[in-house]
Amino acid sequence: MSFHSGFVCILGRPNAGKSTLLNALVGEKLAIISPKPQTTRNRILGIINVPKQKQREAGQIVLIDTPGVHQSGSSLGRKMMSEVREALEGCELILMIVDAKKKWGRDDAFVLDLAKKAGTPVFLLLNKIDLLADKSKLLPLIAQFQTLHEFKEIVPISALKKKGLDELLACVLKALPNGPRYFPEDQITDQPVRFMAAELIREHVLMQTHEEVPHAVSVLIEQFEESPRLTRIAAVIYCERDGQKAILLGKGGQMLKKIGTSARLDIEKMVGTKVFLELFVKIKAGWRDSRSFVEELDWRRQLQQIGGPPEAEES
Ligand SMILES: Nc1nc2c(ncn2[C@@H]2O[C@H](COP(=O)(O)OP(=O)(O)O)[C@@H](O)[C@H]2O)c(=O)[nH]1
Ligand SMILES: [Mg+2]
Repeated sequence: MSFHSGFVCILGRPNAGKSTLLNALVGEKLAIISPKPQTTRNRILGIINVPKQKQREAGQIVLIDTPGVHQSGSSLGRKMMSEVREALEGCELILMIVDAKKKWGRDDAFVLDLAKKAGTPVFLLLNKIDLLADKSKLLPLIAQFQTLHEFKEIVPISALKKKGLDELLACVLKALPNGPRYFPEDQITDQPVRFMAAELIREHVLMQTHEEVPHAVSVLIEQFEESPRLTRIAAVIYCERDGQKAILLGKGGQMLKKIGTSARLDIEKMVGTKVFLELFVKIKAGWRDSRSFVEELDWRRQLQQIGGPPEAEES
């Protein structure tokens, strides 16, 4: 029996719906989502095991969600783009995702250019088709895209409403070569739980704050102790300025309390125990331009420093 497998990179400009697609295909929340650009800062693996069906071979698809492709001069922006390049390296297939409601722009052209340079087959995914009132617009749209590149497939989907995803999975599997099972069958990501907890905290900061605050925030876990019934977590929310700290704390600490309570509930769902969550807000002026701090935020690097191979933990 043949087994198809490979690494598949999800590529697109900020807000196209990459992380929503990753979560929808894997069926678990692996990546945080927000309407704000630059929500995803690291590459995120999501592993899908496809059982054999009548018309379909069995296989394993290793999806890689990436930060939105953008041009930025900060250390954080450069790090995000290096995450994109790492994801592109050695992948068998690229899923380039665009917002079907948005006009093709320079940003999309920049993304396509990256995909072309990678020299890897590209599927074009027209996402957010739930927002297209007039579905007859799809065919001309597809025809238009066909003039841009020899896409291996063009697939209309709605990542949010989970439309077109079975067709997409079947096409992806077919496009992948015969290969091994890269990850054990019960593993769905390579992210350590403590990093996912930090991301969930950041997601609630993104939901609760506006303007420059979401972009100025990063979260580091300082303590993560698991026992059968209770997980104790202490985390620091870093921001860049006094004003941001004041917003994050809120009047009488109300904002931080709100973020903490909602994040705790999400983390409890993920770890399956009660969670005791302590949050602190600290200022680290200009951290986005600090290469060393940006590197410190990278969990793959943190694991390397502790020593040993980056061990995969289940979520
Ligand atoms: N209506 C609609 N919204 C979507 C769809 N996919 C993603 N979104 C929304 O688009 C925004 C950005 O999504 P996200 O997955 O974080 O985008 P990313 O930056 O490409 O990872 C969020 O508000 C999502 O809810 C879709 O298929 N339909
Ligand atoms: Mg994302």
